[in-house]
Amino acid sequence: MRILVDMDDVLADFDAEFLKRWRARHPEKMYVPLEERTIFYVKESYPQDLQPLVSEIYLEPGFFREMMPVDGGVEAVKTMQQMGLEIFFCTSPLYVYKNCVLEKYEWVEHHFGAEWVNRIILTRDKTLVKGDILIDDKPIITGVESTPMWEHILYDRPYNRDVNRKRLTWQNWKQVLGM
Ligand code: U2P
Ligand code: MG
Repeated sequence: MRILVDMDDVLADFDAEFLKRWRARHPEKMYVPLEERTIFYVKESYPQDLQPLVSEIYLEPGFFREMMPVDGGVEAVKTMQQMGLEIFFCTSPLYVYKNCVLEKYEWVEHHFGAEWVNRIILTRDKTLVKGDILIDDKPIITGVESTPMWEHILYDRPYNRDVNRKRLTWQNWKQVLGM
């Protein structure tokens, strides 16, 4: 069985890194707490006049490299591999790819080890990738293939709770996947 695992907000904590930087840089400005996020894109979660300041933060050097791992994610993926599952990271780079692409590779090397870099699939269209399961926090995943090969299982996040689909966290993945 091949499992595709998304990176941002599944293995690497994009939201926490953003909030940490936002609150340090703009202590006087409003912020949206994680539990109140109802929109997938962090930029769209903020009023229009603040949006350039939001993207400035996740486009800056170091943002993708310095994200903390999501609790339990690294262990869960390594356990899956030990159980004989075939694992690939399946992640989309930002359209403004300058720092993000290199730093996603560095993040995997740092948190998983150099050999795991071979398992990165970087694509703006995940529907083209073959796998049995895609674990991803994005509520709806679309692309040129209207019927992807994988089953999308949501990584549970506040902004995807309105979607009625199987969901898991790194605390309950074994029960959800029946392993
Ligand atoms: O937009 C491309 C990819 O960047 C990550 N992203 C971007 C903006 C945002 O607010 N949140 C976010 O997670 C996602 O990467 P992935 O989850 O595929 O690793 C998004 O697909
Ligand atoms: Mg994601």
